[in-house]
Amino acid sequence: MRYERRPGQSMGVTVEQFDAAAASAEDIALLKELVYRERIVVLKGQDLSAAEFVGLGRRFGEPEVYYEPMYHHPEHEEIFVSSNVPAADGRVGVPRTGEFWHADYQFMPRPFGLTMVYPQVVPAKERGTYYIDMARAYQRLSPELRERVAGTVTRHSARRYFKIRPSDVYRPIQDVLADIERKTPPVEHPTVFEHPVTGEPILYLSAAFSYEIEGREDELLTELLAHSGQLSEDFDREDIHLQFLHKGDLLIWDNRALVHRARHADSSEPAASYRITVHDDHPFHPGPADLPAAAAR
Ligand code: 7UC
Ligand code: FE
Repeated sequence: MRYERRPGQSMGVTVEQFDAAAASAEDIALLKELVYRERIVVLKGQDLSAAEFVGLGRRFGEPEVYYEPMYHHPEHEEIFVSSNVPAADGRVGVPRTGEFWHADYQFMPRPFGLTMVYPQVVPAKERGTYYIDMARAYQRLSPELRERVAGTVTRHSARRYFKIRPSDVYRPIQDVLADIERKTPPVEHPTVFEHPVTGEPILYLSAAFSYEIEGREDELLTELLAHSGQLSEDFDREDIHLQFLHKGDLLIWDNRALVHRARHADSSEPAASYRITVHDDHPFHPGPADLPAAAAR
């Protein structure tokens, strides 16, 4: 196993000669360390079955099964399928997922530390994912903005990006909306928390899921999102990293520090990807009891 930051790679490291079947516990521990320090690890040249991908995921942590079954791989519920490729016996997975700035499961009480994505059908155009490092975004905040968010919690919900399911057709929209609130009620997370491994403060906000900073005016949330780059129409900026994807790449990223946004082709080019998400050995963030009070900052 060899790893390096490629020239021109603004974030993450590329790993060559990783053999999932032969990987030792030390190899996995090193990869995790790299994910926390570098945010993204790209394993090149992977050729894994769905079952082998699940097996690899289990070595990184405890898989979280996505709460909406329409995303599940038919044989492995741990795999979330993003796909616009129709299968012979009906649709598998959901097309055009994650095309908005978000952190996975931010709208859930217990988000997971690591996201692993293994593209299956890679389109020729528009392949890739955008990332913003929200620990760096925090570093860029003025002392005044840091002061205004200190000690706050932010509320998150999936409601604006919930995908209508085939079984929702002909249902009154208010019933669908009520279902969303019942199944995924709003959750609160600290607006800023310390990364449990690197100790860096992270500005834990996304344009898609975060909707309110408790006790603060809406302008503050908008200002912070804009400051981080998440409200920009221009993706060609220094604080946004575009990770290109090639067949055989398997990405592992830090779902605490990064927000991401899928980049889907507008064309009808086929695209399909498998995702496994895992809880690592650390709490996602220190619980509210451990949070520094507003006055302490
Ligand atoms: O269909 C999607 O884009 C899924 C999204 C609403 N949630 C992904 C996640 O893990 O939070
Ligand atoms: Fe995502």
